[in-house]
Amino acid sequence: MKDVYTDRLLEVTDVPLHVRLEMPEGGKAPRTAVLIFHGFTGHMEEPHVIAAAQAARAAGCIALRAELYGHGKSGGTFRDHTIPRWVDEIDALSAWAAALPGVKRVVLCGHSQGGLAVMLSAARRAGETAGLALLSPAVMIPEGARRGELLGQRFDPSRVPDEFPTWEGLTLRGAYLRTAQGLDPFSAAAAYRGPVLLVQGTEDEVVPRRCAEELAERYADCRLEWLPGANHCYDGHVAEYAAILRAWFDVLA
Ligand code: FER
Repeated sequence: MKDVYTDRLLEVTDVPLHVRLEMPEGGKAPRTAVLIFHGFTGHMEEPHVIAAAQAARAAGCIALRAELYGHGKSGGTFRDHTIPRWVDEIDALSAWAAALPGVKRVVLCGHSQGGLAVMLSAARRAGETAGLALLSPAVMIPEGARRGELLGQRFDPSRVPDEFPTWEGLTLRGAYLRTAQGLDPFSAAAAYRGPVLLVQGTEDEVVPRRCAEELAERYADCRLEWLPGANHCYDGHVAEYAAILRAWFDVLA
C-alpha cells in the first residue's frame, strides 16, 4: 500500500489540512486529480467519501480526499468553521493538486456542505476547474440562514446569535450564520461553464428536490442523476452511486 496512498498535513493555508493522496488503480499515469470533500460534521472515512475516491482511482485519476477546517484530522475547531473558509481552502488545495507531477486537470467533488463549497470555489476560478461532481449539495443553507432557520432550529436573522448549538455538543458561531447569509449558490452555478454531474437521492431528507432541479437548470452543462430510494448519504445505495461517479470520472480522466 505504501506506493498507493500517502497521508499528509498540508500547510497551504494558516492551519494544517489533512489530505490523503491515492494513485490510480493499475499504475496508470494520471492526468486528472479528483479532489473530494465531505460535508458538515463529516470526514474522509465516510463510506460515500471513500466510494468517490475509489471511483476516481478506478477511472485512472488521482484521488485526493481532504478534510476541511474544523473537521477530521485537520486544524481548526468545529465552532470556528465557516463556509467561505472552506471555499478558500478548496482554492488552495486545487492549486496544490494542479502542481502535482503530470496533473493537467483538476476536478472537484463535494458532498452536501462540501458540495456547496465546491460550487462557490469553481465559480470564482472557472477556467481552472475541469469539471464538478456535486453530491447532494446543500444549496439550501444560505436561504435558510437568511430566513433564520438552520438544522431545524430558528433564530432571528437580523440579530444573529453569537452561539448556535447544533447537536452532540457541537456549537457554531455567529460568523457561520452571518457568512452563510451572504452566499448565492444559484449565481455561482450560472457562473461556471464546465461539465457538472449532480447526484441526489429521491429520499434525501436534508436537501429538497427542487434545489437539485433548480441547480441543474442554472448550470450551462449539467447532468442530474436521481438515485431512486437513496437518502442524503446514499445508505444502502452506495454501489449505484459509485457506478454513476465511475462513469463520470471516466469521461473526465
Ligand atoms: C442545515 C442543513 C444541512 C445546515 C447544514 C447542513 C448548518 C449540512 C449538511 C451536510 O453537509 O451534510 O440546516 O445548517
